[in-house]
Amino acid sequence: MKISGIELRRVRMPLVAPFRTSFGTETARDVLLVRVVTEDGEGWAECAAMSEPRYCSEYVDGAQDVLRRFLIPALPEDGVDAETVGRVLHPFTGHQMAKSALETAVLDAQLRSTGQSFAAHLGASRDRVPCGVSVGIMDSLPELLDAVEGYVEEGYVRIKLKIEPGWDVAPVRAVRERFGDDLLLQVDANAAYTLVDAQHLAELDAFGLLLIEQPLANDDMVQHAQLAKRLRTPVCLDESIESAADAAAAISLGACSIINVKPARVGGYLEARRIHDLARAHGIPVWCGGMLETGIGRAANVALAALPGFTLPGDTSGSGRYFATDLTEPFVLDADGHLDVPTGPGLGVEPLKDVLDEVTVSNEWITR
Ligand code: SMG
Ligand code: MG
Repeated sequence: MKISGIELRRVRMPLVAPFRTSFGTETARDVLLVRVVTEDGEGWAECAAMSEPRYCSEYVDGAQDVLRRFLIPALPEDGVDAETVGRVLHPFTGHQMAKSALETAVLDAQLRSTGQSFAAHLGASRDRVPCGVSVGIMDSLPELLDAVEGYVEEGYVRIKLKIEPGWDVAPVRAVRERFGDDLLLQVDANAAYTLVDAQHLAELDAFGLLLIEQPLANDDMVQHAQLAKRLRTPVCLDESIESAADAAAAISLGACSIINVKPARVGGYLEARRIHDLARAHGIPVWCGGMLETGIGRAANVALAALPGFTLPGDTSGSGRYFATDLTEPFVLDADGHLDVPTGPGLGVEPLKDVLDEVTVSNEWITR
């Protein structure tokens, strides 16, 4: 497939409500879209990097810069497919989210030209996926309980509470007391604790959580293994896993017993599938994380979440959890909290032109 040019388009998508985590508050999503134009058609992807390097070291201006200066120029001129993209970008260290966006846009173009869906290409075994929702840190417990109640009424099958020191045991207890023991409940600390907090985190063991996600720093794999021994709540890693090699190390160290697979964080859907295969071979459940994606990124995440090893509900919420108007036709939950996996060629969705024009902030065209 020959690429004639690549568009880097920035869009600003206001969130329906501020989303607070242990590392900051998001009120709008500054998204970099990548559109690859080939002789046969085009392919879209969205870069998951956020405005500031807080969740991880990547940030959206940096992602655009590395794409423009290094990653796009590295693509061979005589034709490319998604597997090749991964190989030619490998010598550049880091920048997983930028790499993922480029590989995904190429994969979308490739699959659209052959008529195959992402789900079919990745090896999905289901046509719909159960959905969880990630609930931010709030100013008060009543506010949190109202938010959780709204999501439960919408049909979400699993609730994830963002936690940080000072907002952990009390919100979990309040949600358990109000919604009962049957609610699938988990927490995500985004690296806000240290091993010194092990005894405090063990207080969460009383609440029958599905998992605790990324309690310690991103590079604290060994400490996660020590913490895991001191908790009954299963430890799940998110930020620490940037590749299948990281996943293999975490599994063999006992640093986690569950993995949050975010394709963007690991450099793309092909590496995400490798992590899925590895985890499955080790009996480690995986689930699909989220980065407040628009419909473009969501479509591919929902396809990935339909693979057989994704045995826990993901952060694959409906469009309305994030945006008043999504970039694509909105993803809407079924009455029983599932999203349909797109079946059309490639991502199976595309940006709605009117919406796209309205939210576009800048546009850069790179000729090949
Ligand atoms: O996409 O629903 C979503 C957000 C899920 O909590 C979520 N993501 O650490 O897992 C995580 C966070 C990272 C982004 S927070 C702004
Ligand atoms: Mg997380």
